[in-house]
Amino acid sequence: MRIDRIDIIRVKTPFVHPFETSFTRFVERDALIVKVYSEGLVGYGECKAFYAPLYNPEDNGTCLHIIKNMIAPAILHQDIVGPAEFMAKVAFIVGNRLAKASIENALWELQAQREGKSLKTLLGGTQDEVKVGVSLGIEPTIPALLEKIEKYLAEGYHRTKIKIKPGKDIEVLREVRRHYPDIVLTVDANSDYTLADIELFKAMDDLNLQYIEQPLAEDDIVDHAVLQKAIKTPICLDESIVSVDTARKAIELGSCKIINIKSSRCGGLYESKKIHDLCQKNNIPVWVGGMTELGIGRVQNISFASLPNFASLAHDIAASKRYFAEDITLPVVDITPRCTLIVPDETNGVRYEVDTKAIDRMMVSCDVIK
Ligand code: OSB
Ligand code: MG
Repeated sequence: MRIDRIDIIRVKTPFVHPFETSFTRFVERDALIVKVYSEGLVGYGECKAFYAPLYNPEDNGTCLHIIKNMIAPAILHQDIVGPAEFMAKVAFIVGNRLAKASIENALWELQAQREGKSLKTLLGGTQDEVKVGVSLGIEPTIPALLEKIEKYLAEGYHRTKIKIKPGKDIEVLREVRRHYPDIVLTVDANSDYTLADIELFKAMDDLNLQYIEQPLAEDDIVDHAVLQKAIKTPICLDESIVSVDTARKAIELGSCKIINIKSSRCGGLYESKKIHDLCQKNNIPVWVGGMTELGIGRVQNISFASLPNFASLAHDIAASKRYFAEDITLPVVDITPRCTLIVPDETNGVRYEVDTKAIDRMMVSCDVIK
């Protein structure tokens, strides 16, 4: 497919409720939407970066720069067979995976349109429907958190994940367990601890957590291996896994028993499918992580989650309304009464269109590269 033009649209839209993690308190989603034009077709991609480099080294400013000044010149007016060739063309750019993934995702969309197939079919998805969990931010008080837990349990979410940070961890969790002895419960530390906190994680073994997500630093797979050996609760890596190679090393070292795959964090769906396959061979269950994405990214995550090794665990692909009053797909993503998401494919009639009017309402800038 010949790449004719790329638009990079910056959008902002408020969260319905602030979302606090160990690294920041989000009040709005500041995101980039890319629009790749090819031979009369348009493919959309959502860049999952945030307003600042707090979760990983990229942010919307760096992604805008890399897409505009590095990726676009490497592919414009050229014939790119598909995502694999795209990844080879931009391999000279070190890292910057969120930026690469946004364009890569748009190329998958273009390929799906050209071949008249769903993304699920292109990826080799096998599930018609996927299970959903909720990720809850740090709340100012325990009663406020319990209220949130109650709300999403009532909506049927299959797993409750709670963000923790030093000082807001074990006591909060004990209180949650006291109120909800039987729910599927997980925690996400977003890298905010070190091995000096090992006793804290040993204490968490009493709480029957399904997993502890990313307790230590992004580049700390050696320390994660030490921690995993010291505790019974499975560690699930998020930030540390950025490629099939980092996944292989983490598995070989015993740094985790579960992996959260965010295709954006790993440079796109092509690399992420390889991680999925590697984990399947090694009996490491995987689930699809979220970046509080808008609809375009959310819908792609549903398709990705249809791969077979995603079947056992719930995904961070909540209903759009969990984060936003307004979104950029028609219809907006919503859960079924079973708290699942139906995977769009050619046969079931489930289709999402991009709501270009909603994008226009949220737009703060647009760069056109041709
Ligand atoms: O670590 O999984 C994470 C949100 C922003 C940045 C990092 C993470 C998260 C979430 C939210 O946990 C998941 C979602 O519902 O999109
Ligand atoms: Mg995480």
